[in-house]
Amino acid sequence: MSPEGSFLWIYHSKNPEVGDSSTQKGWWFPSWFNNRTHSYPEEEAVDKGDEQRKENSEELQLSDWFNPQKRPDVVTVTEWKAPVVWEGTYNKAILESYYARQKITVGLTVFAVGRYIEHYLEEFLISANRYFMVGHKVIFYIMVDDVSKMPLIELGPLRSFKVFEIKPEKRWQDISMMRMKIIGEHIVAHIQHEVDFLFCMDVDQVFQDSFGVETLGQSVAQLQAWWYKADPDEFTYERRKESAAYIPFGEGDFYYHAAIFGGTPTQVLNITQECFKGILQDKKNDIEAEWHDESHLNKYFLLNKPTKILSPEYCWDYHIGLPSDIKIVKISWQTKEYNLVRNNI
Ligand code: 5GW
Ligand code: MN
Repeated sequence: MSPEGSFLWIYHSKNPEVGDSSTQKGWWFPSWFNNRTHSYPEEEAVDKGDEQRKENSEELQLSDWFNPQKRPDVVTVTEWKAPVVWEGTYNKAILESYYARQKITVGLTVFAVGRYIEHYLEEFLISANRYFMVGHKVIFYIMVDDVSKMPLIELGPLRSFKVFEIKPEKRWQDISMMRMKIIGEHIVAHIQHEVDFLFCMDVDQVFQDSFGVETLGQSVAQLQAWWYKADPDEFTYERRKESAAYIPFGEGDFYYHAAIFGGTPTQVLNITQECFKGILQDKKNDIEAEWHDESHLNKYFLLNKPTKILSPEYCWDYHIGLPSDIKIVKISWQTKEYNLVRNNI
């Protein structure tokens, strides 16, 4: 199955580049839906590019907000001097006042295809509405294969969402991997003009506590909860040389979780494009990386070090228990009910 399948834009926008299939498809949309996607009239007028941010006031220095010594129990700085953000290491007040002055908009992409819509999407969105970048402008980019199943959620102030209909892939491996392609296309078509920072997340998780501006950065990677204490040679990196995601033993920094990654639109575009290139190359060579898009993401971040890393507090699996270094769980994994949700293998 080719991951290059076409997808249908369901997009309430004046942006001519992405077409306006919404006019033909609009009949099943409740009228409030239209209003929701346009909560902010100025949003269309302002191009939220990287350039605009640079012109704004002085950059925040790492030492202004980050104190790695506050968490001596864990790794808080990488070899390449990037912060690993753990609870207690960041000064929320300083960050908040800086980003409030910057008037940022943060995007969040999430995919729900097949039974993942009814199983996970509503809880994900309700919790994201409550905990994701509170006090800042947020746009949720929701990709579903059946818009009629979209849960009706009332969003708080400063939040809006845009829903897109995508073509479902037949193989589940492709559902996960094609996200890389689709996210990239959306960044190019519109997201780059709409947000300053973008996160991409799995839907099978729930926000439990504030996921705030301390997570923002040029390129942001998430530590995988099961592997943060392990030795790199134990990581489930792709170990076959034939795959584009290959990482030899003796190499590797961390095992990153594909359920959360982010950065500026430019950086996220590069992440998704490079990962998708690797996925296509593997398809050509008739090989599929062991952990699919996650294997390619790990290869990407090995070659292009993330500028910020999030501790497993940001994406915790309670099945591990609750060790003392996990101070506040920001997002928790949903139970993996594969028998219920994975009907399309
Ligand atoms: C279905 C079967 C196997 C693997 C993935 C899917 C699947 C994934 C799907 O049927 N529908 C769907 O929307 N997804 C999207 O891909 C969800 O956003 C999901 O969170 C993401 C990654 O798939 P996961 O969460 O099942 O993968 P793991 O690595 O978290 O187990
Ligand atoms: Mn998941």
